Parts: sequence; C-alpha cells; structure tokens
Amino acid sequence: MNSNLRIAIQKSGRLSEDSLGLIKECGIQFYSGSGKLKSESSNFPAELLFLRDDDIPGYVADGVADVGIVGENVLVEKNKPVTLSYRLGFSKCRLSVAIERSKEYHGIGDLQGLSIATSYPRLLSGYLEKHGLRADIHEISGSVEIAPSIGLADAVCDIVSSGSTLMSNGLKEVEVIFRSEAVLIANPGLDDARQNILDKLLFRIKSVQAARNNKYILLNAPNDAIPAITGILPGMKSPTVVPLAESGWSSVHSVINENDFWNIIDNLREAGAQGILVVPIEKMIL
Ligand code: PRT
Ligand code: ZN
Repeated sequence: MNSNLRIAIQKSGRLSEDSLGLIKECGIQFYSGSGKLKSESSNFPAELLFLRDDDIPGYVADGVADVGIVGENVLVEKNKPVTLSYRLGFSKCRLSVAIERSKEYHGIGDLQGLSIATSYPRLLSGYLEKHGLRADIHEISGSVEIAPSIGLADAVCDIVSSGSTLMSNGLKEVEVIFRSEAVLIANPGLDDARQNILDKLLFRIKSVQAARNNKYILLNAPNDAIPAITGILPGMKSPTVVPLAESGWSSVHSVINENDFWNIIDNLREAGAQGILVVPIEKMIL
C-alpha cells in the first residue's frame, strides 16, 4: 500500500470550488477529469477522493480517507471521532432557527414546545438542552425552509448565508445556534508517513492564508518622516528602508495586514508617505 495522503473533498456543491482552489494554491496538481471519484497528484504524495460532504467525517473516521474538508456544521452533526486540524475560513454560514414572519417572537423561551424541522437534529437538540427547552424535532433531509408553509412544522433550523432563502419563504431568523466555516479534519491515528505529509500540507495552507491576509507595501518618504512611518509599519521583522537617488528621501517596504489596511494607509499619509504602492503577496513563508 502506498502512503499517499488521501484527501476527501466534496464532489460537487458549495465547498468544492474553494476546496480544490486551496489545494491548487498549495501547488498540488491533479488531473481532475469530470466524473472521477479519485485522482492522484502528479507532484505531491496525495490523492483526492471526491465524496458527498455528509460522508466525509465517517470516511475519515474509518480511515478510508486520511483527511477531509467539510463544513463544521457537518462535522459536529455527524459526531465522528476525527480531529479538527485547521479552520479554513471559507464557506462561512450559520445554523439558525427561523419562524414565520407574521409570528411574534419575544425571546428564546418562545421555542418551547414548537415543532422544528431540521437536517441538524444533534446540533439543535444540544442547543435546546443547553437552554432548558423542549421542542419536537422533525428530521428532514432537504427543502427544510418549506416545512412551515406546508404545515409540517412551526419553525425550521437550517443553514443561512445571505438570508434570502428564509425571506423568500416568508420566514424570519430568530436565533443563531451555530457558526460554521470549512474545516480540515483528520483521522486521529495517522501513521508517521501520512502525518508528515499532512504537516507539509498544513504548512502550505498556512502560507497561502497568510499571503491572502497580507499585502506588500512600498512607499517613499522624506528621511525625517521615516521614524514615524516605521513605527506604523511593523513588517515581518521590521520594515526595509533604502535610500532613493534623490537625497533626503527613502523608500520603505513592508507587509501589512488586510484587516487594518485603510487605517494604516491613512496614518502613513498623515506621517508624510508618498507614492504608496500596495501589491498582493503570492505566498508568505512564516
Ligand atoms: O451533495 P452534498 O451532500 O455533497 O452537498 P449538500 O447539498 O449537502 O451541501 P451544500 O453543497 O449545499 O453545502 C455544503 C456546505 O457548505 C454546508 O455544509 C455548509 O457548511 C456550507 N454552506 C455555506 C452552506 C451555505 N453556505 C448555504 N447557504 N450550505 C447550505 N446553504 C444553503 C442552505 O441550506 C439554504 O438552503 O443555502 C440556503 C441558504 O442560503 P441563503 O444565502 O439564501 O441564506
Ligand atoms: Zn450533504
């Protein structure tokens, strides 16, 4: 048996594109012919298994796959013995309870005694129990949002992203019970060879994410403004400062975080920075 790392990803659905995209950004190449269930990488000791998302935690727990990418909602609902290795930050959504828009809602106590349709009975019952509530949970596998209008349930507990599905079905979101994003899960008993490959994969994923969250910045400033500017720009170690051909001026290079981007730019301009250039980083090796 070879010791390729078997990576399970969703065959087709909301997670597929970003999962494949992340793997490609990690420099791992696959020949992904349509309809294939399995594909071996040409340049990394890994193979991809294309599966339904609901089956991924079970396959990883059973060792059919070594790692997998799933929504945390599915991970928690399936409750399989797998390790959450890394949060991937895409496919963010929430699992929420919604009721008919015309109904009044005063607070969580209003859920007591309702019938609630959901594909997430474990997450819902855990939430109700935590709040000392009892409700009648109807487990259904799809089109949960139509349950109230066909008289199947008083409320629904379903995944929400923009909220437009709830709205177009005459429902309003009243409680968020779980927040989810895509996660990388792993079999807890990987042998050393596969653990080693997983560590390499994680290193690449972290570098890709760090690059996405950071930008490379270049600017010019008069030398007397440099202390103030280097104070604003921490950089990976500290900013690079190089003299310009024009005397009395320097160029400053650094890395800034996407989250504080505009604040930093405002502060730099106030401190005297000119000709600011901001460029994306392809990979950031931490
Ligand atoms: O066929 P397979 O079983 O593999 O896929 P699936 O149909 O079960 O799952 P899929 O592809 O719909 O979703 C995969 C994962 O994406 C989910 O487990 C979540 O972790 C995540 N995700 C992110 C979402 C959404 N956003 C989302 N909006 N999953 C589902 N939805 C659905 C939701 O069920 C509802 O019908 O989109 C609708 C709500 O969207 P808004 O934007 O109208 O609020
Ligand atoms: Zn599914």
